[in-house]
Amino acid sequence: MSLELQQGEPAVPATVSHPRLNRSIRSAAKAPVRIVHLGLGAFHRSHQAWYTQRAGDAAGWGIASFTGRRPDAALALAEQDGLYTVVERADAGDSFEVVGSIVEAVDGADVDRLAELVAAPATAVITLTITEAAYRLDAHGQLDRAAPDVVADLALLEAGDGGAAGAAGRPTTPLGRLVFALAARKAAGSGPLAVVCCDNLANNGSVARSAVLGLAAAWNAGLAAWVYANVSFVSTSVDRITPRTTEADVAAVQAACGYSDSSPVVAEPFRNWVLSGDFPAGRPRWEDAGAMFVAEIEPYENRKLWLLNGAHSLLAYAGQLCGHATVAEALADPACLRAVEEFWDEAAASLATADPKRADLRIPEYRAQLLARFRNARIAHHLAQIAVDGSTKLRMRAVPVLQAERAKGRSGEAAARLISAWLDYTRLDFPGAAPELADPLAAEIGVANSLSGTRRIATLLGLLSPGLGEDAAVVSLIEDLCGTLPGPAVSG
Ligand code: CS2
Repeated sequence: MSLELQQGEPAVPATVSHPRLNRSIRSAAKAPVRIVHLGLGAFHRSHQAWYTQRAGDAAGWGIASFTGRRPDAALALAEQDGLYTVVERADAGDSFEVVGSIVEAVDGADVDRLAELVAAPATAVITLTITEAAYRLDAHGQLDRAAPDVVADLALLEAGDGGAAGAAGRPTTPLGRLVFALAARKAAGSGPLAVVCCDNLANNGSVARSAVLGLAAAWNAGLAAWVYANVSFVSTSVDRITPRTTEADVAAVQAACGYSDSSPVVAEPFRNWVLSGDFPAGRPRWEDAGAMFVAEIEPYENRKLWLLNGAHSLLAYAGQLCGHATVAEALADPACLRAVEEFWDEAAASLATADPKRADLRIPEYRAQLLARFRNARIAHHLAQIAVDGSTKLRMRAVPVLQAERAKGRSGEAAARLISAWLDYTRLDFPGAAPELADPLAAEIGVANSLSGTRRIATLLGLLSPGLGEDAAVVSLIEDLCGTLPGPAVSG
């Protein structure tokens, strides 16, 4: 049986919340597409799509969601009319909610459909969860024009000018596809809209702007000028722990709800969305679902990036080196917990502010809440999933804390320990290591790891931040910390 809700007698138990249970969802009018999303993954389904469904004006805001590299998620979701179940997994048990805000699920390779939807006057918002690494920014925060996929997409954009190249000539990266679609909106004269970056990056609105403008300018100066004048890049801090869906999750939905859903998503009860920026063509009332709109987002972003994501990365590398597989398991190890607490002490020192006009970040409460969230053992959040793309993630999660500590004359040892754990991890020479490093700089990291001693450390640090590898004191601090974790042998 597919995810089908019948009129009258609901096909699902009363414990499953569905906002339109009294109508057949299949025949119910779908909300019109006004949001286009790039990155149809589990997090998008548990976060932006969930908030959109909970907005008071949800009936006016449908999402067309495009996959990234593979069509699978779109095909599976399209089979069930875009409907799927959010399983909210608390210590006390699961609750279920069917989400219907994704009204069109599309293979990301269908760039012409993307362009058509972005060009439509009704489209007001483009949201992005394309991963931190997909913005292709170098260590200086500029678009890496030399990255092979950027070069390839630029060639495709140039060859495809005027549409002559057909679908085969369409860009293949999320960034290239977005720029192509924005060109279609410009050509259609459909006016301004908002691009809302929902990836875990500091200043993510500015990052998205730099990346889009960088690629647009390299292709067509007129398009870059149009983007500059018409696209509002909204910054956000997004939060909801959402591990990859497993077969067991699919079976749990079938058992509890009585229908089979190929694409459920399991998430923690906690969720948070802070946004800052303009929406020139309107937006859903996400605040009805708890989203916060603020003038100054940086303190919220850094709190989340450094405390939550920083600790996640620390557990991902140190935890795997110590033989653990999940966040909850790693946190139960006193050595990992101590490393997290020490890292939080350093991060908190830079987050705390004496300025009474700035938001009260309630750091002690936030830390206590994080410990409880990480300890939710019913959510199996795999460290291997968090460990990917470390070079991009640590630039945001570890380097700023290290630099802030050193600027204040302190050692920054706890942030340095996070970086040293990543350095150890990149050798993949511990039991249970992945066969290959998943990182946009995997080739460069491989070359650096063929060096030895201080040169290796300095070269790897230079990949994170150009100045870091040249700072002899930092290099020596990190060299001393490498290989010091307890647990399975790590060569130093
Ligand atoms: C994690 C995040 O995989 C990772 O890098 O740190 O996906 C994290 O789970 C989310 O940001 C939580 O909101």
